[in-house]
Amino acid sequence: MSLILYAHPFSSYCQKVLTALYENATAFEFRLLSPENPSAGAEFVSLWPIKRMPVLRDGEATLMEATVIIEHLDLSHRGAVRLLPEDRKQALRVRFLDRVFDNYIMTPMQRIVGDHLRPTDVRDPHGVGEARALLDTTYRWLETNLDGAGWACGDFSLADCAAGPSLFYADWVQPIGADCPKLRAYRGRLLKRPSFARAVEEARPFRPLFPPGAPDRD
Ligand SMILES: N[C@@H](CCC(=O)N[C@@H](CS)C(=O)NCC(=O)O)C(=O)O
Repeated sequence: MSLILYAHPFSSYCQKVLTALYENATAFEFRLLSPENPSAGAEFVSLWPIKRMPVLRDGEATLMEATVIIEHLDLSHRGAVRLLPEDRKQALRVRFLDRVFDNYIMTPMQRIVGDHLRPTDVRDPHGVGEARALLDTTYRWLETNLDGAGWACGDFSLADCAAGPSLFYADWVQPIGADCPKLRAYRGRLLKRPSFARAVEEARPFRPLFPPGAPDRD
């Protein structure tokens, strides 16, 4: 098997790539990054000293950054589900929405979660407040700019791979309000999509590790 994914099931960016792999039933070997598996951790660090998961090995090639990994899968391991439209103008919109989910949902969500991992004397309530405000602003932007009933941008795509885990965890730390019914419904559709649902199920045993405490839902 030529594809090896260094990842952890509970990681949001790893779920983004797992969703893409499951969409097309792409075969790969999962190398779990955890303290119980130090050899995988050593390989991972030698491949990517910046130490951000996931990392994909494809033969001799190493791919980092979830979006780039998904673009690589769409180029080199194409399946029935195209993760980027062939049309470059349509692809631009998909890439833009992928950036929105990464930069303005995933990043502030991670900032809130990460604050719980800090020693109490160096917590950053101001930064967490800014992150919450950014999430609320982005929720409202998505509410008016996403398609009402389908996926982020036409057919299921890279943008939906980014949306699934980012909205999943963001809603845990900063619930999507009743003023964003379309966005709440979209999150619900993502949770029912078999590829993302599988990633969520595989991560379920790790919920007790969620630093702010996982809610009893989803
Ligand atoms: N920009 C990276 C972000 C990846 C990332 O933040 N991964 C997290 C897990 S969700 C990580 O590796 N965290 C480990 C750490 O912060 O040390 C991507 O798109 O893949």
